[in-house]
Amino acid sequence: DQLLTHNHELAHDARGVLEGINKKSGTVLLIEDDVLRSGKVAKTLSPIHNVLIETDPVTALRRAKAGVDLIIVSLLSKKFDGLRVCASLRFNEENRETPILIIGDPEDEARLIRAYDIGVNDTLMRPIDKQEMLARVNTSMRRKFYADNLRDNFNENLEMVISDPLTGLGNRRYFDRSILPLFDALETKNQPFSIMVFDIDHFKRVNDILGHDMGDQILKEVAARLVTNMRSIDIVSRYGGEEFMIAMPDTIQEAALSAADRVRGLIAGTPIYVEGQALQITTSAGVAQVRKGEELRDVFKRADAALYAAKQGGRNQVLP
Ligand code: GH3
Ligand code: MG
Ligand code: MG
Ligand code: MG
Repeated sequence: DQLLTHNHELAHDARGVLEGINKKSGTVLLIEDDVLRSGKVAKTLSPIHNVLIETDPVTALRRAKAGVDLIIVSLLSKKFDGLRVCASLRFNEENRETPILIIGDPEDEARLIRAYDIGVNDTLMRPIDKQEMLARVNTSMRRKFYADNLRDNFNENLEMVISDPLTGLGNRRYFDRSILPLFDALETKNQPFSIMVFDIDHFKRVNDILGHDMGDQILKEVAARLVTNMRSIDIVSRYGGEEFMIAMPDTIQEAALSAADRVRGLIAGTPIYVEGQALQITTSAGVAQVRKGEELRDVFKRADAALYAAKQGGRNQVLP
């Protein structure tokens, strides 16, 4: 039964991919201030594509930012310089990869060639051959849809690989990768960083008494409290079952200790409500500042030893 569901999901994914690849029509933004010229282009493309015409470069850039599938820029217009418009488009985060096609006259050939340096994907010379224009637009757009699709699938897969579905936090793989730059910064810039490991106290007992489902709800809430009470630059992960690993960039041990203790206090001090029951959940944490030349597993060992001491010392406490 589970296998069937799985296969069904795969089929669904595959269909999504194919739809993306087979998608043929999209939105073309045409930046042109000559009404006669823009009319001709629109007439050729509009049976297949949705064509937006902009005569003013500022509004055109804004429109491009909102998301289009391809942009056509007229090289020489009375109001603007097409090459500068293309350069500005490439500066838009949203349009870094949108295909741009530029239209020019034969005497602009040198400028048309320069357009490629700016990141224009294709050029067309007047007089325009309608079929050629349509073919080039279609090709560029298909390539764009294909790239979009790959990117979406890649991001989706990446998310599955590095995130924990229960809590929404990054998982161990995510943590191990995300802290690599912190090791670099420690070596090259002498920038300190600390790690801490949080572990829920007597969680086995909690599960035994309340059941696994309520245990899961508690895990979710503890994760939420951790992530909302750390800085956005801190790397918060669910490292194992009921263990959370956090890395604090640019943080020495004393600061990490006080941050950890503050969060510990917040978790212990506010009941967690699950199915109408107010539960007092406590956590213990071990903290270690990473030493130069140290390897990840050495730091973990020290943080883990600190956690163990915190448990031995009566739990609901943070130790270095
Ligand atoms: P201590 O205070 O020493 O940490 O005691 P503990 O019971 O929390 O420690 P132990 O490591 O012995 O047990 C951890 C428990 O966490 C065991 C397991 O059932 C529970 N657990 C691990 N992952 C999950 C999960 O995803 N959901 C739920 N509900 N429980 C989990
Ligand atoms: Mg544990
Ligand atoms: Mg344990
Ligand atoms: Mg525990």
